[in-house]
Amino acid sequence: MTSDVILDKPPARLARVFSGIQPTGELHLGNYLGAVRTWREQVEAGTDETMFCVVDAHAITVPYDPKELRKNIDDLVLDLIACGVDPEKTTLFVQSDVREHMELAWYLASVTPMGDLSRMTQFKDKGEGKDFVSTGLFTYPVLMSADILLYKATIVPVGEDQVQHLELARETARRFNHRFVGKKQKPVFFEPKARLSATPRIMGLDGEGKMSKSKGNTIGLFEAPDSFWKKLSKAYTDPQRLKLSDPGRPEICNIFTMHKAMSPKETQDEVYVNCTEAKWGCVACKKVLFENFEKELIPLRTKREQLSVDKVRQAMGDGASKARRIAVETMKEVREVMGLGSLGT
Ligand code: AQP
Repeated sequence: MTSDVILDKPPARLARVFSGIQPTGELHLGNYLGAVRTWREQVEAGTDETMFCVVDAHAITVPYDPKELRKNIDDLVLDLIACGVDPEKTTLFVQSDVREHMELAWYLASVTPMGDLSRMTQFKDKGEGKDFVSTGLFTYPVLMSADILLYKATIVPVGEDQVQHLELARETARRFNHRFVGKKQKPVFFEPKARLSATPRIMGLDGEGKMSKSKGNTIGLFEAPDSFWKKLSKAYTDPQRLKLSDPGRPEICNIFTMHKAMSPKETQDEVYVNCTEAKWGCVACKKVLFENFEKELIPLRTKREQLSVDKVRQAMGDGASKARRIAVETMKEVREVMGLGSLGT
């Protein structure tokens, strides 16, 4: 769809970075290497305004246990802080604490075609073969568009699996402006851009698909070293490498992908040569990777042990209030251009 309003021009302020993560289970290496590590880099760089959100309203689109969800939210908040998503330097909050997300999602649904939603691969993957598929799972990308557009975010650091949803959010911004904003007026929404890490897709330990909390093919970021190693040592590699003397293909090996994220360049080169020339076996290659994971993860584990929910509750309340101040302003604009009631905010 083409649009005749001016788009893709960020507002005259710092870029605003926004991203979210579902509290659906333990934070894993895929989440970290695909997204959360980039979040920390953004926070530490301090050049852009950053906002990160635990998207609990997304987590209820599949069957779940309410008590477990509450615990998962708390755990994930602590995990993120331990990873360096520091609430003193960024806005960290829980999605359902800012109800405007849900309100905007309903309004955006009015400009989102069902055809687009039915093409989303995540919906197909998660819905396939299930007896019960919720409407929420189908409209999940509309809520994700709302999460991003509510804050007029310009950069969204995500893993590769979320790029299709982000494209829809861009399209939704265009459609909304086209439908509700006059040609000469300032657009309400801007088109957000995805920011991918160098390793945007980490495969699961079984090699059958991406590493995913709901697929049981993960290594938890805060897993104890012995079980971390136990899982890593059994992880799927190049299926053609049956014997030590078979040369490996690093370019298709998930372990090499992780080396690219975790190991210094010289080690990556060493791994490449030793794998392709069949000098190292996969276990030796994994050992080096494990050691490099340990170097990065030991300080994170130590920090995680020092945190407790009570200590961060106030910061989460502050994060939600800060987010809400922006959200309320956006909703005023949205309600106005859509011709909706003006007394609600
Ligand atoms: N395997 C992965 N490789 C790279 N990036 C990944 N991400 C998730 N898995 C990988 C990125 O992590 C961020 C948070 O993801 P999410 O939890 O909100 O949703 P998800 O993508 O659906 O993650 P999971 O683990 O697969 O959760 P479930 O099983 O509950 O659906 C996102 O930026 C995502 O791209």
